[in-house]
Amino acid sequence: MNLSGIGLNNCNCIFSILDCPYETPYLYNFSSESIMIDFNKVKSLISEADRILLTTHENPDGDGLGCCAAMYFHLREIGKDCRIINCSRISSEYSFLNSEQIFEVHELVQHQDWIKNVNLVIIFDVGDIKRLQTICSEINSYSLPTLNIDHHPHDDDNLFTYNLVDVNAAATGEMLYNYLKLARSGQLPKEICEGIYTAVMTDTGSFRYSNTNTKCHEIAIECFRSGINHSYIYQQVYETNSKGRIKLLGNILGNLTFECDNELAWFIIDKSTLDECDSTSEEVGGLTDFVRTIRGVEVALMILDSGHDTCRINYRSKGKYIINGIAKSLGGGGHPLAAGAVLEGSMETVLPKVLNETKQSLQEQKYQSK
Ligand SMILES: [Mn+2]
Repeated sequence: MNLSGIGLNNCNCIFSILDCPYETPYLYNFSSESIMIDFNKVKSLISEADRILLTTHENPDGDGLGCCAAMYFHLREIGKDCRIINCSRISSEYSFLNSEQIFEVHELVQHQDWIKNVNLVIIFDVGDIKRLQTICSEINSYSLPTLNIDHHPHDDDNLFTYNLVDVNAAATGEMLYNYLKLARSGQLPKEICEGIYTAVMTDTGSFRYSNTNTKCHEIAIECFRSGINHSYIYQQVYETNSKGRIKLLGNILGNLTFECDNELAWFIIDKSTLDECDSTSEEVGGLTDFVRTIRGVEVALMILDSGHDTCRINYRSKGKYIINGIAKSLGGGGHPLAAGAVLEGSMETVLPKVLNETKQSLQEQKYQSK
């Protein structure tokens, strides 16, 4: 597998149903065959649609949210009836993108009249349509055409109508930037650049991860020229930890387990840990990335049981081992070096299963590489 360009992604590749406000049965009866398209087709799809819904995955990250904001301001400027409606709420570190209250959380009754007459749903940063949670069932109910713009690997039998996928893009924001440069003339305005910069900055770990390319820096230059406040954006995203989250970090660092010749570091978080630290399951993002920074550790693994009889697991790899295969075998997915899954069951049942699968896969990969 060629890993150049596929970097250590900061997104939470987690398939959580915990934030879902209500249970919805998913009926995958989409009839359309998924079609791979180019930027010109994107432009014609947008020009033919009057009402456009923008959305991204559950537990949204800076890439998905930044793309929604940037595209929203572009579409508003060209006169589209456009809204951003997500299945999860926007977390506080990204609230600077929401100064005009453009992000809405999906409410079935409140939104259905608007949604049922949508001409096009543009979905950012989603490899698996199930990650849209309740939005997915709305798409299904009203047979809405979907345009997926993303840099995750996709199954051939994915359920999007149109796909614009580039697994070599550092961020979905990089793809959106390329589209906007084609669709518009001149420099991008500040309000669009704030979203694009947030997307690229967060998915490249502030231009540090292996996926960072010259394009990312070119994008940053244009964003700087537009007048964005880059240090403000950085501080909002990375320097607004709650005391609870730092307490949680301290707790997990004191309780790491090292296995496989210290190449695997894993930790568990359960409801009592969260309560003890005055933290919440929404604050676990980035903890696995931090554990991966330990010298000699190749793979970091988090197992989170927040008491709803499901466990979230999250993997980060430095590059020696590919971990989205393990995540997939456990019912999840993601990037080669950043992946996750949600498993049914409590910590007692999930933990041994996950550890067995993980250790076996690392052993096999080590053996194969010899
Ligand atoms: Mn992304």
